[in-house]
Amino acid sequence: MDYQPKPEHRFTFGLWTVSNPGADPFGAPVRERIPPSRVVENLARLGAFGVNLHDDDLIPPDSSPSERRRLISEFQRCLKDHGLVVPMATTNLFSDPVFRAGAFTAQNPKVRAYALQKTMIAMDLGAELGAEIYVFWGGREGSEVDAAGYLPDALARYREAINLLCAYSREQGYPFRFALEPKPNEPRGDLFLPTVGSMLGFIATLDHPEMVGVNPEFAHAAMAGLNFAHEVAQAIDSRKLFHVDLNDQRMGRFDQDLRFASENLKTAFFTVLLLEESGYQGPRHFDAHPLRTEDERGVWEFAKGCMRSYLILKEKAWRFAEDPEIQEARRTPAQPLPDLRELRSMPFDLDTLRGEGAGQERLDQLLFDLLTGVR
Ligand code: DIG
Ligand code: MN
Ligand code: MN
Repeated sequence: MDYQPKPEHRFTFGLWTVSNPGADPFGAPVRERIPPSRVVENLARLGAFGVNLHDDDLIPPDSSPSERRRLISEFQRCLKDHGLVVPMATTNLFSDPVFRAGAFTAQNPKVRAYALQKTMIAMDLGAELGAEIYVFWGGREGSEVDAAGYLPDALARYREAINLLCAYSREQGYPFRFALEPKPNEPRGDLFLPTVGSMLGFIATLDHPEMVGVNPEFAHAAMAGLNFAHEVAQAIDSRKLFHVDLNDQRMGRFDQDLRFASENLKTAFFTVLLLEESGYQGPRHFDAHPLRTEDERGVWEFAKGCMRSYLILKEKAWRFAEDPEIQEARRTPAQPLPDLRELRSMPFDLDTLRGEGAGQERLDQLLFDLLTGVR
């Protein structure tokens, strides 16, 4: 199998990922911010399917209407010239100091109103660029001082905002499916709605839950001490996996947004196995950025590596599913549960049940052999 990415693989990158200039809280940028046109040109060259964006990634805040128009037209021409699409759009509600105490959940109603207006304008941009998925990552929706308010009020404000924006999308006739992105903390001390499970509970309280799903991110699950494959599995089970942010992360660290599969090979493998076996049709979005150590040549090695690793693990997933010894070791009795009457009175040979091992040590070693190329 060649590991050459093609548009049919539906690999996408955010403008903000490959153009990340490498600044961190302790150091200045090490690279120029690569302009959108060069991002599109290089991602197309590498075989990507599309590019995603926050509103501010393409249109600097306070741009004049004519400047806005020019930037959008230029970007659309560039996408057309290079054959890339924009499957997802989102809003930057986390950089501007106005959102320092929250956006949708801010105590100040003027800040909440501005966050909604900024999102509506960004949705207009996303729709114009052809996006069909709209992501909400609440980077400032959280707290450091819980005394600041009655905590359920924050969720009520979040709900009010998403309900209003669902109504806006419907009124405008936009095709959007909303994907809410969980994260446990950072940049706020705690973030509201930290995991897939909390997002699913929240979605059930909305006016139009059918419009809203989740966008789980590998690094965010790892930061919460969770197994990302289990987060994805619950999203799939709920039919709410509307988008996915792939990257990698070492547990117990700040959000590293590392190249996909560069740290947790087994969890990355099970993530790819789930996405492929479940028939997930959405973009494989790499919300990751190159290490600060890299120059622009390293940026494109980073992008190539994300896609290459996914394709290698996709082949391993196929081999896993086709391997008779592995499938034999995974086999479980397929008999259905008896009906209630029988269940209530059926006898059990508990001594035998207690003595039966699960055979998972051998299965896990077979997987290790497969992933390390020994098998
Ligand atoms: C961070 O993980 C967030 C932002 O990059 C963006 O809003 C969203 C899009 O996938 N992920
Ligand atoms: Mn992240
Ligand atoms: Mn993300």
